Amino acid sequence: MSLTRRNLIIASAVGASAALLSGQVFADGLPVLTKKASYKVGFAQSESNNPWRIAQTKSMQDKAKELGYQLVYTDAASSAAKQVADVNSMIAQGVDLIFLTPREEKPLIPAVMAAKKAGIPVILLDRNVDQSLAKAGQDYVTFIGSDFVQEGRQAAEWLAKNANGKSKIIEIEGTTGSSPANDRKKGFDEAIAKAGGFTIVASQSGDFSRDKGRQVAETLIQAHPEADIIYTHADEMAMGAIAALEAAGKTPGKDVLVVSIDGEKDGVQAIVDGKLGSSVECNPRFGPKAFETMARLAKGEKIEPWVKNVDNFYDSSNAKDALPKAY
Ligand code: GYE
Repeated sequence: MSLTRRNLIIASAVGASAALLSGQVFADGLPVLTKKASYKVGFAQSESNNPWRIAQTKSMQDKAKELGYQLVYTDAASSAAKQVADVNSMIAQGVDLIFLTPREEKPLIPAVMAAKKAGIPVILLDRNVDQSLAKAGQDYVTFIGSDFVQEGRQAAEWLAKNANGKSKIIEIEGTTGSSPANDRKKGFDEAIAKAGGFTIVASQSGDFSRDKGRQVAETLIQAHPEADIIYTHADEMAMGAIAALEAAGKTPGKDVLVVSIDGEKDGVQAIVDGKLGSSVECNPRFGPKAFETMARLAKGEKIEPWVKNVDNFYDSSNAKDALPKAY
């Protein structure tokens, strides 16, 4: 295509000059995915230091393999800066679409915008970006994931029914600036305030990691020996908190109630063992839904801004049955 002055004006008017040069098409400002027999797809993972991430990656790889697509996989090793660089490298490699799990809400905005500018559709998986800086249907296709506010609320509601007079809460948060940490805190803090009679005596990030969760729990248990409940934003940190409680000579599930989110295998096992009170499931098996959404996009369907995952809830009533299928 010869690039006339008129074309250039139109292209820059929609902010898509780079994409027009590479022959990409936009609809409503969003890059379009052309229908092909096979695709080269990017999957920019944030980290792989826990069972949740490993299960998610496996699910994506399995589905890509089944479809015969080439999956360009990167692991940002817990660095938002590396994840941005990973996306840029996928753009340079000319992938057809990018699945991105934005580690934090704000730092991944440049990656979303760079892909958009290059005419490559982005589907966000499991974490969202800052909604004041980028929007579904405009800057990226959609967010596929759980309702984190609701997850936090469910953890609080379980406590409201089962705390039996225990009331002083240590909250161990996920990665600072990540959408699940922000929203699991919001949902829990609001619902626990509404329930009445509870106090959050300390709240600190454990970065969604078992070891950080253990370290933070160790410090906070010492600083607040009166605490009799620990709420963590993810099972990995709950496992760390349980280890810290045991090291401090306290019995998790008796002296201190622990509640969490994720429903990973170790978490479900801890419920069976009576150490963890409950865990709101957050299903990491994204492969089928991710690629189904991609197929809908290729058909030209308008995708809703949020493709919601529906979560289970585990406590002593169903943990044993859930164990064989847990990740
Ligand atoms: O709960 C946690 C993981 O973003 C929803 O990230 C995901 C969370 C998940 O590290 O365990």
